[in-house]
Amino acid sequence: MNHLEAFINAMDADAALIHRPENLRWLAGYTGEGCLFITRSVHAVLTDFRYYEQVRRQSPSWELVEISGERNYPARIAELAKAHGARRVRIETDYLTYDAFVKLTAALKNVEPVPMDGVPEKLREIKDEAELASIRRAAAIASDAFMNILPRIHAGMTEKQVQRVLEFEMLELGSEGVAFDTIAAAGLNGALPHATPSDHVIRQGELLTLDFGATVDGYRSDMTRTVGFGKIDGELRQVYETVRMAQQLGLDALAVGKTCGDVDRVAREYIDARYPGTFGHSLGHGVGLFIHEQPRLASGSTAVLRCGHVVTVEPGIYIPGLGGCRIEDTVIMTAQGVINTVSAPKQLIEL
Ligand SMILES: [Mn+2]
Repeated sequence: MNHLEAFINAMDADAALIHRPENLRWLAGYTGEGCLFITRSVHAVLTDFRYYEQVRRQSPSWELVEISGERNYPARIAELAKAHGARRVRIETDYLTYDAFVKLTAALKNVEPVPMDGVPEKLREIKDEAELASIRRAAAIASDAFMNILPRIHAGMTEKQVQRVLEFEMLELGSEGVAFDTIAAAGLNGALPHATPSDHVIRQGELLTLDFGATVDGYRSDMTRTVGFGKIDGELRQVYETVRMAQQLGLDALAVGKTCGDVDRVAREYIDARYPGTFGHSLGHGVGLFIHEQPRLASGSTAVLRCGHVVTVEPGIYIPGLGGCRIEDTVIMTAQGVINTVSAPKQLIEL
């Protein structure tokens, strides 16, 4: 069953409007602007002149509904709903702006708008073979880029300089772009889980956390490695080894049929016993067309891991005034165990 058929089966409405770019791509293979109108019998891409040819190329089996002037989106969508007798219409109310929603519903007479309620997102959790291949390719690019730049990064560079070297290398290796804003946090900045790369000059004795990913066919990868500059010992070494062990325990705990909360707890208890209160985010998240998808490996989550889930395992320790460390892999859940998409080593690298 392809993505569109699966969506129609789960839609539970007369029609659906899709506005989120990642869902346009997932359902129609279309990467331009516009929206989708879907019923059991009709599937159409609505867009303007700039994208007509792109729709024909990317979505040849989809009807093209042209938008121009008076024939704007609300008017065209109302025409389609009327023509196809759509009464209950799913709308991505968690994506549209309030203004767009008001204009749309004003034009849609005799139509009951129903929130999308995560229907495509739920289906997208489970990746098919083609999606897994794209994610694995993206992960290989990111991992190779990391290994390639190690001989080129050194104390004396700024976080921003390291970020540029890393991102350039991923593009050189075939990434379509970065998967998300790269994090490069050295020294005391390592205590900020989502630090923005700065002009901080990396010094000997500091740890540098790099959290980054590549993109292939729109699919993301996600990995984090923390490296040291010069000899790292004492508290920072202790922090590093604690995170590394917690990450391994998290990976080992993953299994189809287990709950996400159970996996989170294994890594969390290990860190909490040694550095209480320093691991404040969840253990991991799903990855796909979005960098953050379901399921989340979060404390108390009763979501069950299934074959085809792609999740990160990324414990960290963050100590203001000292620094921090995070180590992250992205893995594919299979009946035979997990496939780790990231090959870069995890023993502490001292540059
Ligand atoms: Mn992540």
